[in-house]
Amino acid sequence: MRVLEAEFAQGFIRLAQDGWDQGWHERNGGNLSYRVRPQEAESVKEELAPGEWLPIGASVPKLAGEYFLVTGTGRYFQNVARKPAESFGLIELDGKGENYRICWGLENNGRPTSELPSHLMNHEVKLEAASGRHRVIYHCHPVNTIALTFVLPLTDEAFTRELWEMMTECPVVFPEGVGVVDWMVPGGRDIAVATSELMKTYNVAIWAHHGMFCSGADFDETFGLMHTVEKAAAILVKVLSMQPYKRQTIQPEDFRQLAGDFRLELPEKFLYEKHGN
Ligand code: 2HA
Ligand code: ZN
Repeated sequence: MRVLEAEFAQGFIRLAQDGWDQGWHERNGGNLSYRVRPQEAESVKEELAPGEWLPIGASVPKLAGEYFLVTGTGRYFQNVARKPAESFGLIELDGKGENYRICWGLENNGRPTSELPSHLMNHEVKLEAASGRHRVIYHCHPVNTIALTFVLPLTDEAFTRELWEMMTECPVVFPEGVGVVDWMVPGGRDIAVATSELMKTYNVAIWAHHGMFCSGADFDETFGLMHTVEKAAAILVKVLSMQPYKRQTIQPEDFRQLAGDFRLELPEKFLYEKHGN
């Protein structure tokens, strides 16, 4: 089978198009990676032509020998469906998890996303934290979530609580909460370490004044998580734009009741008492 005929490649393209349609990917903003199942890699073997080994810029020994679909650095989400073989590629990691080689795609001198260290370190953390269930890491630049990083305290507690209050579904969709990274230089190992540290606990990491990372089992779940967080952020932006306080909201006791009925574990650190709403 050819790569572009495979269901996993089709899912990758669909997420990229959906993200573009949401307005989350100006110019070359954002990036996406998918940890390919061995049988999926095997199914497209006829079309794989490995190139030279190149350094990842991070060490991810637990991912040794794994294959990933990754968007290309400088490439546009807008073009993923139109020019797939240029916009993303299939890479293989070496036996140490220190180098990669392009096996398909990223045509015309493409290279994997500048955030490859963050993506792979997140995948490595999730391999343990989610028992191998997670396969998708997705980064985008959604307007409302970024806007909130200018007005809310940059803490996991503040972001989680404020987002949870915006829609009853939020604590159901992300009961573990969201993590927040202070402003950092993107693309490097430091921000990758900070993000992957948060991914031990959360499936969402918000980068102050930059964007968001989500992790999930498949394309739909990961996109749906991003969509839910950003929608909650949009509601909060609207609320704060109308008036600086909430007249009423979901209270800690309400969350505890929800947790009981929905069998959720909502960490108490997010259910602190507030003075006012
Ligand atoms: O342009 O989003 O964080 C890709 C990015 C870098
Ligand atoms: Zn970015």
